[in-house]
Amino acid sequence: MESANFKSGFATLIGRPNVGKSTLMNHLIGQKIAITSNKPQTTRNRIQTVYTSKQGQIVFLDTPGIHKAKNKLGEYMVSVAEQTLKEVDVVLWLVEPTDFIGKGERHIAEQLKKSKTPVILIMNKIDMADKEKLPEYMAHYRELYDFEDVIPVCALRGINMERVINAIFKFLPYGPKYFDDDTITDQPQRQIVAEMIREKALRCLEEEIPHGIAVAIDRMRERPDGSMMDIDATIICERDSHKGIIIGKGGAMLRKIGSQARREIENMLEMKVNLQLWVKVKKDWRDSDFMIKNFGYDKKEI
Ligand SMILES: Nc1nc2c(ncn2[C@@H]2O[C@H](COP(=O)(O)OP(=O)(O)OP(=O)(O)O)[C@@H](O)[C@H]2O)c(=O)[nH]1
Ligand SMILES: [Mg+2]
Repeated sequence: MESANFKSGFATLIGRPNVGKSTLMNHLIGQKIAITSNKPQTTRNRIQTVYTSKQGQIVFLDTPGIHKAKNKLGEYMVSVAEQTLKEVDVVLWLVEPTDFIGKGERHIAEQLKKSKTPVILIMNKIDMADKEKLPEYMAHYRELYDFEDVIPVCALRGINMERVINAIFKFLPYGPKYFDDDTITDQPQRQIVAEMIREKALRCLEEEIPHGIAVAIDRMRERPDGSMMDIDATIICERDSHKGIIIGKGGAMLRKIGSQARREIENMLEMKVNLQLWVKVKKDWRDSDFMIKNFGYDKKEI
């Protein structure tokens, strides 16, 4: 039984693409569940993870970066992020350390003003900033919105994580343990595998192409003797020219993506993996309702 002081509730991470939402969430729960990359629009779905301690249980929702959508997939991603604002106990809004507050940030502030949920501002990537300027940057943001708290962090190196956890608990109600101690995420294993492959593709490929990629797992089966997992997966891209780049000279790029992904999947599954990758072209799939649903980005499931 939990003690009478046990708290539980939901915290969502929002912000513009590439500010470090997924990196922060992974660090807070102590395991890499959400994929990350230096390309904007890495996260496409709402990813739920669970942090449990004696104090209570925090269910984190990592969301896609809020941006100006250029296609139906983008619209889906932004609605996933904005939808969560009303459903949670506390919002963590991540920004970068700068005193330039752009249109993107102002749009997010407007969205926040529409909901009554308490908001904590997280100023991430402080390793990149001039430390002396931080108080000024934070004060500047306070003019934009009445934050419950403003916390400077470095998600990459895990600086100030405890302060974030404690600040979240302040806004959670007393409640039950929603998930058992072993539960870390709601993501099915197949989906995590697909995401790991997409991450390696994002990281290996140049700009442009990664945004048009999806990954489908065609088969995932453990051998009867338990010696190995066979996985067949397809990388979907939007153009014939992209397919050529993903495969690379003599298949070199696809091999690179495959071997990096395999290593990470093996670590997660704790068993040997035989990973076969294919590449297929589906023209302009990001603008097709049918296709984006087909690849798991379903509005009904937001
Ligand atoms: N220097 C530095 N880089 C960071 C920090 N946190 C995250 N990053 C980097 O910023 C990039 C984006 O990180 P993500 O966690 O993928 O960002 P995100 O906000 O989830 O991005 P989207 O999913 O596209 O919305 C990655 O290259 C991270 O390694 C930090 O504290 N310092
Ligand atoms: Mg992300």
